[in-house]
Amino acid sequence: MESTRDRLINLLAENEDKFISGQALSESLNISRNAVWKHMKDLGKDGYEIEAKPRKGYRIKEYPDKLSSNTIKWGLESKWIAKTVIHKHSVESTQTIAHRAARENAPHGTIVVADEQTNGRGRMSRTWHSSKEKGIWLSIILRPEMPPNHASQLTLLTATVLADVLNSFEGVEPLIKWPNDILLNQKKTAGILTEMQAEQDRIQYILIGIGLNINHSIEDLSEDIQMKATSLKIETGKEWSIKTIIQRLLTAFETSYDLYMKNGFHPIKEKWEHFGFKIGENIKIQTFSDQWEGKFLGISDEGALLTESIEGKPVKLYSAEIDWF
Ligand code: BTX
Repeated sequence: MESTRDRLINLLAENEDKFISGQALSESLNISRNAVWKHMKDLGKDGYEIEAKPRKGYRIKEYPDKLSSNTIKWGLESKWIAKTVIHKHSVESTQTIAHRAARENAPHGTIVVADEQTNGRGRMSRTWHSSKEKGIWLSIILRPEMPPNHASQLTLLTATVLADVLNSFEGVEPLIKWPNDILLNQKKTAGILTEMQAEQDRIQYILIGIGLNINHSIEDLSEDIQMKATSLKIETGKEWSIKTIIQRLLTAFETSYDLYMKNGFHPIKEKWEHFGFKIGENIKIQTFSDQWEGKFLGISDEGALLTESIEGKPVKLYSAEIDWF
């Protein structure tokens, strides 16, 4: 159920360029004019700039930069992504909330976003540090009609979306380290965690978890990662609007996902390789049975790592430990 406040914001948003009278708002929302006025005061406290004119009414002049379901949706032109936005101030992990929402039938494209995570997760139960209001901690719920073994392609797709968006900022040159680390100046600035619920050959849902460090200074990064992690602010020397980057990411994700569903993985593979870290260079590969040095050739049409085998022939690897030197 939408709260009165959300309905009020929606009414104001629908009338973006016009004023809407206190009387009309009070009738639509079924609350007193005094209550309307109180809500307006609260919105002002939350950073909404409300213009109030006698005899004309109210309109929103400016949305706050703070994250909320409304501010994320405001100005976001999308077909299916983020029609439902679950925003929380503090959660253990947006993945946990997203799993719950997905089990409760949240639609394709629902996003869960938090200001901070107290127990953010990386792959293989690693920790993902997610400090308050410093970055994007976001999960996307997807319900794709495709075989479960293609899920890893969505991780690679997400990496290309992140790289593309970062690359559109002046002076920012991201690289993707296989399979899914986004590097700026060889340091990790984003990670992707894909989790799936499937039965036999049918995907129930996929969660794409995205963590992107944005406004951290070096001291904001936890000590154990200070040498190997970075943020957009550290690299560019300025603060960024988290809300705006979320919106950019979401629209870019939607476009890329729709293209992938239509045209398959090939264009994603090409884009991935465009940003691929150390393609064409030698890397040290360790599988459970062997260890060798070979050239990193790129990724295969299914998204596997393509390297040279011990004998120097191309080989696809689906899981391996890589020493990048
Ligand atoms: P990963 O396993 O590739 O990376 C985890 C490793 O990265 C950690 O072991 C640590 O060395 C390093 N690390 C931890 N935090 C950071 C950070 N903030 N910046 C750079 N390096 C770090 C990557 O896993 C997947 C991360 C997904 C995070 C998102 S956030 C929204 C969603 N919810 C959630 O709990 N996880 C995902």
